[in-house]
Amino acid sequence: MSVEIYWGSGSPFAWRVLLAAEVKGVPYTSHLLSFQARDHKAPAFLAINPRGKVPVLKDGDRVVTESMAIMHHLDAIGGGPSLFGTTADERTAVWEWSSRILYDLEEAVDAFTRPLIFAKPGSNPGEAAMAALPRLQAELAGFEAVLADRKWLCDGDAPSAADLAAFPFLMNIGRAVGKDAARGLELPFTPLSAHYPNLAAWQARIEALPGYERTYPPHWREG
Ligand SMILES: N[C@@H](CCC(=O)N[C@@H](CS)C(=O)NCC(=O)O)C(=O)O
Repeated sequence: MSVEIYWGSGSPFAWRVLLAAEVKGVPYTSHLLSFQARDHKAPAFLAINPRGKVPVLKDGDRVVTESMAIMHHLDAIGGGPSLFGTTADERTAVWEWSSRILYDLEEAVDAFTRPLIFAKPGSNPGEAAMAALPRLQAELAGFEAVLADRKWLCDGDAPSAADLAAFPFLMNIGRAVGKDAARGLELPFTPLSAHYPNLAAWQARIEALPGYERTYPPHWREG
């Protein structure tokens, strides 16, 4: 039986869930909501998730919100290697890295990318991004270091939930530095391979996963 996934283009939380569905080979009916049209605040969607947030997964009568919980559900119903580990050591590593992502990386990335991506007239997006840069670099250094001698954040032969959770946030950095608001700033991200070669190789491994193209934010293809 196929599940239903409600998502929005460019939402990093939704993107990690789509990646999990692809990696686990779970067939899904896609409901792409438009943030611009405020589909996520429309009565039809609020009836499914009263918090008005994506992603949401429906599996029969069960509605699951929160991206990490949705990944957990997909892990349980899908095939292939576990996203959350099978041994105590593996499970601990997945949660250790996921916690770093949820509590530190996400905030560090958002503080840097949001001023550039959502630049408001009269604001100084460059100043805000540069102020956020040292913290972001400190976070990324930890990821770059661990990927020096392993393919995936938690080691092993396959991506874990931590890899899929981190990836969309890393992609947001690339998107932000390509924005007009970033022009003229000296940013240590382009090309990523020159500054963070291990992260760049890891990013390429995720981009090579089967089904990856189906998860790519549609509106990013338009610029
Ligand atoms: N903690 C949630 C975050 C979900 C979230 O904030 N989604 C955003 C899109 S990126 C959203 O739907 N925002 C609409 C709103 O907050 O009103 C998760 O991991 O799923």
